[in-house]
Amino acid sequence: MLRYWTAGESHGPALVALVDGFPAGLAVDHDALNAELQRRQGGYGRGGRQRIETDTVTFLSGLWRGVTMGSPLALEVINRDAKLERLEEVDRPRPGHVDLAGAVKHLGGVRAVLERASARETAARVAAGGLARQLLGVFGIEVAGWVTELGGIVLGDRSGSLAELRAVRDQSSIYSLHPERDGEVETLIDRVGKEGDTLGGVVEVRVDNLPIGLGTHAQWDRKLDGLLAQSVMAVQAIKGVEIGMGFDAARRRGSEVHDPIGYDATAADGPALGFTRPTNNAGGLEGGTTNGQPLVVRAAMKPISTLRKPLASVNLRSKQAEDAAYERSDVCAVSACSVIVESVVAFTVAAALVDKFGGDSIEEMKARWRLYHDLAAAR
Ligand code: EPS
Repeated sequence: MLRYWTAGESHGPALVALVDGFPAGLAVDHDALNAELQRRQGGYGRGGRQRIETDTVTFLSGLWRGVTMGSPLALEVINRDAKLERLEEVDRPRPGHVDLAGAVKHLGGVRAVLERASARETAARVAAGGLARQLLGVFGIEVAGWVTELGGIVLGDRSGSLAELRAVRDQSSIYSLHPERDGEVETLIDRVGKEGDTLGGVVEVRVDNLPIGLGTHAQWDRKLDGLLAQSVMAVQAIKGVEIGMGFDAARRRGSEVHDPIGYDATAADGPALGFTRPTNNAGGLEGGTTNGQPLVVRAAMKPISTLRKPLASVNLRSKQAEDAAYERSDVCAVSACSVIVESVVAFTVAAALVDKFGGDSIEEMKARWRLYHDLAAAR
């Protein structure tokens, strides 16, 4: 079983990801991990904190001569803005954050909950997800994500290979597939920022070259759609998750939604074993199981809850009406969110891969992958 946890506070000494059940035999590409961390720090609309941090991963355990050993991996990302001991308590909970509910729940203050709830924690998820991407890469499985909507501006999709789409996205200051519209979006972010407000958006992640058969229909808590929804919904500020056609499927007839099945013998060696689908409204999953088509997951991110022009709140000590607290924040982190959703999707898919092909070593996984492919193709 491949799984991970994170630890660390936004302004504590470091964030840590503990990755357990990762197979032995992967030569880790540190530059690739750090590149994802850097992408997470970017995107137009980020706040002052990102000028302080320069996120990189240090391995505290689990590697020998740069190769995974099959033991737990502890990954550390240092906080340069480590000042937790000097920070004051917060008395005016910020609507949209866990401030109020967390302080009441723990019979304590807001600082303790906001430090852990902060989206700074996603640096650790991106580090863990980066390892998962490298495991997927061994099997030719690729993951990429982008912004499809920001602050109500619909940017949309584009067709092409993931390598092509990644190249386009990397030209965009907001990580969309339409860099020609960056100016329009930047103007909106600037205007909203000046007004002391924030923006949300929609991100999309696609996973290509998946084999048929990751996940299962057989038990609810192992269905891959359910596992993906859980991991994506558990990213800070996510309020909705869609797979494939998502909510739009509810408004259409079955004949417009379900993807017909065809067969092309020349593609029998590919991940879909030659089975073709002219459309992919299912987003690569049927009955909680991958069907050989690209996996498509979308997530809706609400606008950041920390507002420079604060909303009404209540002082927890006096119970008097006061404006919510404000500390430095971002105007928009939808671009960063696309990297984070990519990372959590990659991890969830990698865990399903380990479930199917075994998690002790890359070598055994490869052998079992080949055996499964041969058995499935010979049916
Ligand atoms: C965040 C508040 C801001 C963001 C932070 C998430 O932090 P600070 O209060 O230090 O300015 O910058 O995100 C990150 C630090 C990051 O690396 O993503 C929050 O309240 O969630």
